This record gives sequence, structure tokens and C-alpha cells, in this order.
Amino acid sequence: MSGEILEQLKARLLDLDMDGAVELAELVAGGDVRIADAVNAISEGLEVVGQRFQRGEWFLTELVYAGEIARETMDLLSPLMETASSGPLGTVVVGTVAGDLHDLGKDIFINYARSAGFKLIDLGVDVPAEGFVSAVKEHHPLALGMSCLLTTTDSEIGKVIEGLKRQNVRDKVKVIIGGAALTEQFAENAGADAFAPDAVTGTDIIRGWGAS
Ligand code: B12
Repeated sequence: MSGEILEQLKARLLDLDMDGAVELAELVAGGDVRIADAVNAISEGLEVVGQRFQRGEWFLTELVYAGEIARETMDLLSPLMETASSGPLGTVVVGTVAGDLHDLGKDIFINYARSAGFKLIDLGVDVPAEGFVSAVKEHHPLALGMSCLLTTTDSEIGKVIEGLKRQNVRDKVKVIIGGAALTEQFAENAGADAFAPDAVTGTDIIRGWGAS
């Protein structure tokens, strides 16, 4: 039954049926389906959206509208994602790099890490390197998280890390990065401390840093 709802949720997104998708998300929010599974179903749907766009089957209008459906449904669901919360664990500053406006994944991570007990400071999207650096100087976070979904903007990660070094704060903060354009190898080359393929892994990694 729950598998069926998840399939339907994904299908409504791919039919670009906003009302149908929101109705199902409301059903999930009030029912027995695991919220994290529903969030994953929407992410899987978006993966297909991206492939259709890449293959030229769908255009920007469809990409934008699918993004809006994902935003509506994720806003309903991701604050309900549950994790083992253990009280105030430290501050995490997060933003999407300059030139990149994707924020669905960043916001899922924020909701999840917040529910795990971290204090999250959201810098938003299209954040210039100086914005990340000054937020680190101002808030003294345990970790700085950067999201990046475009290969055209991935060089921003290195710029931020250089900026942290120049301002002598690189050794005071752990840097974690995530998003479709990035990989473990990229993180290593750019001098980040970790790459997170998803919000749950990212939160676990930062929890480990807090404990050490
Ligand atoms: C929805 C979407 C959009 C929406 C974004 C809506 C929004 N508010 O975010 C809109 C329509 C605005 C958009 C615009 C564009 N997009 Co777009 N988009 C997508 C799509 C389909 C889904 C992205 C998404 O939200 N996925 C779901 C979330 C949940 O996944 P996620 O972001 O990866 O996040 C998870 C993890 O990565 C991780 N994570 C992410 N960030 C972080 C950060 C930290 C700190 C941590 C710990 C973890 C973490 O946790 C998340 C949850 O588990 C992708 C396809 C894809 N495969 O990613 C294309 C995609 C990213 N877009 C693409 C492109 C080309 C564009 C445009 C340039 C199109 C255009 N011609 O204008 C513009 C760029 C605009 C800009 N300047 O940013 C390309 C990028 C190609 C590339 N290699 O660079 C993709 C890959 C599509 C494709 N296959 O061609 N897009």
C-alpha cells in the first residue's frame, strides 16, 4: 500500500500534476508512510525530470514546473522527517554557491539537520564566496555546508575554501559539500573535509565531527 502511494507520488510529479501530487503528499503527512521514503520518491522523480530535460524531451517550462511541484510537496514533508534528536549539537552554516539557484536539496538537508538538533543558519542561494566566509567569521560554526548542482559553478567551492584560508579561519571550521554536480573525489581535490550524497549522510558526518 505504502509502495503504491510512493509510486503514485512520483507519477503525479512526472505528469506535472500539482494538485494530485500535493494531495498525495498530504496523505503521506497524515498517514503511515515513512516521510523519508516519500522525500526519496520525489527526489527519484526529479532525477527522471533531469534526464528528460537533458535528452531534450522536456524544456525549461517543464523543469521549472516540476521544481515548483517538488517545492510544494517537499515543504509539506521534509520538516516532518524524523531523526534521533539529542539536543543542541552546534551550529551549521549552509548555502548554495554563487550562480546556482537550486535549493530543494539544501533545504531538505537543513530541515533534517535541524530536526537532529543542530542550529542551522541558511544563507540562501547564489551566495558569493565572501558571504560564506563572513558568515563563518560571524557565527563560528562547527561546519560550513555548500550545495552545488551545476558543473558551471563548482569552482565556487574552491574559491570559498581559499577565502577561508586567507581569513585564517579554515582550520576553525569543517567544510562539507553536497549536490548533483559534486563527488567525493571533487571534495578531496577542492580541499573540503567531506562530500555528502544525501541529507542523512551529511548530518551523520557532522554529528561525528561534533562528537570528536
Ligand atoms: C528542479 C531542478 C531545477 C529547478 C530548481 C528548483 C529549486 N528551487 O531548487 C529550476 C527549474 C530552477 C532549475 C534551473 C536550472 N537547472 Co536545474 N535541475 C533540477 C533537477 C531536475 C532536480 C534538482 C533537485 O532538486 N533534486 C532533488 C534534490 C533533493 O536533490 P539534491 O539537490 O541532489 O540534494 C540532495 C543531495 O545532493 C544532498 N545535498 C544537496 N545539497 C547539499 C548540501 C549539503 C551541505 C549537504 C550535506 C547535502 C546536500 O542532500 C539532498 C537531499 O538528500 C536537476 C536534475 C538532477 N539530477 O539533479 C536539474 C539540474 C541540476 N539542472 C540543470 C540545469 C542545466 C539547469 C539550468 C541551467 C537550466 C537552464 N537552461 O536555465 C537552470 C540553472 C538555474 C541556476 N542558475 O541555478 C542540470 C545541471 C547540469 C550540470 N551538469 O551542470 C541538471 C542536472 C538537469 C540535467 N540533467 O540537465 N533546475
